[in-house]
Amino acid sequence: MQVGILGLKYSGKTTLFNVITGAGLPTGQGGVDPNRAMGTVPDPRLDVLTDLYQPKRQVNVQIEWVDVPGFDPGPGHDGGREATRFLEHARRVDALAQVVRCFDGGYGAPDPAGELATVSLELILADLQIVEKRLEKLQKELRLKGKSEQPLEPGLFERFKTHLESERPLREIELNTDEYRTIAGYSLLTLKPLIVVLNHADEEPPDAKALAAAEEAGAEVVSLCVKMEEELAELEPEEAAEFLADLGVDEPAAHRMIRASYSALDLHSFFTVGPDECRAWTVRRGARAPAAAGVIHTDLERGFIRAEVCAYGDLIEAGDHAAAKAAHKVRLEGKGYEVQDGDIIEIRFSV
Ligand SMILES: Nc1nc2c(ncn2[C@@H]2O[C@H](COP(=O)(O)OP(=O)(O)OP(=O)(O)O)[C@@H](O)[C@H]2O)c(=O)[nH]1
Ligand SMILES: [Mg+2]
Repeated sequence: MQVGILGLKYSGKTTLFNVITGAGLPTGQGGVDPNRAMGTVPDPRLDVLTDLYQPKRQVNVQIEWVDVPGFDPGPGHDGGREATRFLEHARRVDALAQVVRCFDGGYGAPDPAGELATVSLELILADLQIVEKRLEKLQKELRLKGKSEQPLEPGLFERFKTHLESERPLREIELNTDEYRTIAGYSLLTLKPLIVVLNHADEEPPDAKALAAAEEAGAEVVSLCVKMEEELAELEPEEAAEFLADLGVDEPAAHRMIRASYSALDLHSFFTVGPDECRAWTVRRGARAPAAAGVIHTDLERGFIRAEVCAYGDLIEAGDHAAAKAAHKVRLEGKGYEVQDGDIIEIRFSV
């Protein structure tokens, strides 16, 4: 699963990429090729579990980040080729995190709402091209064969076309499971989940116009100052904690941004705990217990008998596992159990 960090030039993408992945790449230099790296998904619940169990190690979830080179829509900037490249990379990722410049930084007066509109239009037009091409093909097929091999497609793509022509993203359209399956292979950009990162000069309140525009486009919005997140990431843990306490917040804004991206991928976490390791694992939302077992090891899925499950909140409230058990908060669940975010799970299996 990949999240693409994208947007116009100089918005702070590579700086944010460094904060998230620790890649330490030079910033302010642009570039033609995307940067890729894995980054840890912070989870305060896992930190608490580690405090409780004192394991030898803590293992967080990791997801992959792609720093997509920005484009400059202005004339004389090779805008066309840059935008094409930008779209190609955007098509390959599972979720889009658009960084929007709300600071001056010597790059001219910021225009966050304008940046959002520019990128959004670029994505909409790219989708429209795909949809129109597909419709042409479908019409030809209809003429030749009298019917379409994909009966859902003609109506669906007509709806898409109308929607895109009114310059609206496709994620606004409600689709049922069959419709989703039908169009899954087309990598439509405005169907991908969108996180908008408003990158401010410092902790200003978020730009109201940009905020409204982003929310209107169905995006999850995180407001932060990437530069400050960069400084924060370089501090020792104690210093960072002091810094955050002074600001009156309990974690860096970048952590919220990472979690928003993770959740936009339709993923969530369950935990395993023990003296060796406290660990967060990823499953798709809606996944059942055997699938979760399979994430840990294929043997656990193959030989799955039951899952012993305790909700994170119940464990913390009870104080420890034995107390949770005594309070009947530890359940035995079977194959049909749908794993919930934050479940602490032990798999019983036999192979
Ligand atoms: N003042 C200020 N400067 C920032 C902030 N974030 C990034 N910058 C600076 O802006 C410049 C561009 O940042 P990058 O992270 O390289 O921007 P980018 O979006 O990757 O740019 P391209 O790769 O060219 O598209 C760098 O000099 C950063 O130090 C910020 O929050 N405030
Ligand atoms: Mg960059």
